[in-house]
Amino acid sequence: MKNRIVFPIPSLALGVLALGCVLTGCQPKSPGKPRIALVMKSLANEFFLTMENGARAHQKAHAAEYDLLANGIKDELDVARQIDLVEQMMAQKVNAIVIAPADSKAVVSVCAKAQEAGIMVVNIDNRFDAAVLADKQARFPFVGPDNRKGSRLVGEYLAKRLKPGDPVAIIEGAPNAFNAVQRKLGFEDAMKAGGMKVVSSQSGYWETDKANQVVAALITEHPGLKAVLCANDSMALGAVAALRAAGKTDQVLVIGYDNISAVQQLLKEGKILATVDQHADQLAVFGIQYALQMIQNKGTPADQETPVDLMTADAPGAKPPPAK
Ligand code: ALL
Repeated sequence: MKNRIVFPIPSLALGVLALGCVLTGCQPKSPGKPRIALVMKSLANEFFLTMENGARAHQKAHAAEYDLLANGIKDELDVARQIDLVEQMMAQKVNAIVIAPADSKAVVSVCAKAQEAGIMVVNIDNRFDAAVLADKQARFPFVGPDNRKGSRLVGEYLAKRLKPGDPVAIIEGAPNAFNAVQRKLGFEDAMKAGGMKVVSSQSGYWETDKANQVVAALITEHPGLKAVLCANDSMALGAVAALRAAGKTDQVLVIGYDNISAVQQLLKEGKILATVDQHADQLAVFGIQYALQMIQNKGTPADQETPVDLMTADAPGAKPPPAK
């Protein structure tokens, strides 16, 4: 290792410099186009592939403005790997990180570290936890939907097809994701308003297989179950498979969230009643546009709410759902 001459820098001066970076968003000076890293969750989930494709198409159309590094993890719950990805992007000295955190709490620290190093951080899709942000004195703009509103929307549509007192179950996303918690609350709002009875609420950790196991057990335990409310479409697919195996697809309604292509087919077949489109293809694009603004030193933009739309089996050409 070479000998290095180390100049003593008063810690106060360092602190002022670091604070200046946080407040003004100073950047590591790199010649040429800015490099923006998109850090997603599981690329095994079609939702994130759609997000990646949308981001790539945007970069292609704006190739003169920035370069894109798109990354994701393999497993919905591999939070450590996502933290590693952020570290790698820091090591590559990207100008901005646009991130959909797999865990609203555990990923805050590394993003705060990136911000202290002068990298712009934009939070998309799943909001960071407000208390952890306050604790780390970090602030990142958030671009994404109101998840409670989205799940209430699809829950209310379901409630119109149920009777007060009907037993229903919620399959939640990962408990450490803020959007999973919000979707559960939105489902509960809708079921409460309709007078339905939530007999069970368990996590399927966003995964098809896990939801499949949970729903298989649930329908044995609650033979009169009338509906399964899933916090994403991957889990709705698992729920439908469990109902099919038990010969119950015509007795139990299923709703999801994301509007992935496999679910669009099941909507048409009447096997899934409804889902929510949160425009995955545009979510990262909005985040990238924010990052570009911040890089050009136009300040930190305010949070932006993105749309959620109800997608139902009543779409043109679709078969009506079976009467319950
Ligand atoms: C969330 C997304 C999707 C997705 C889930 C799984 O953040 O909003 O609904 O299915 O992640 O990781």
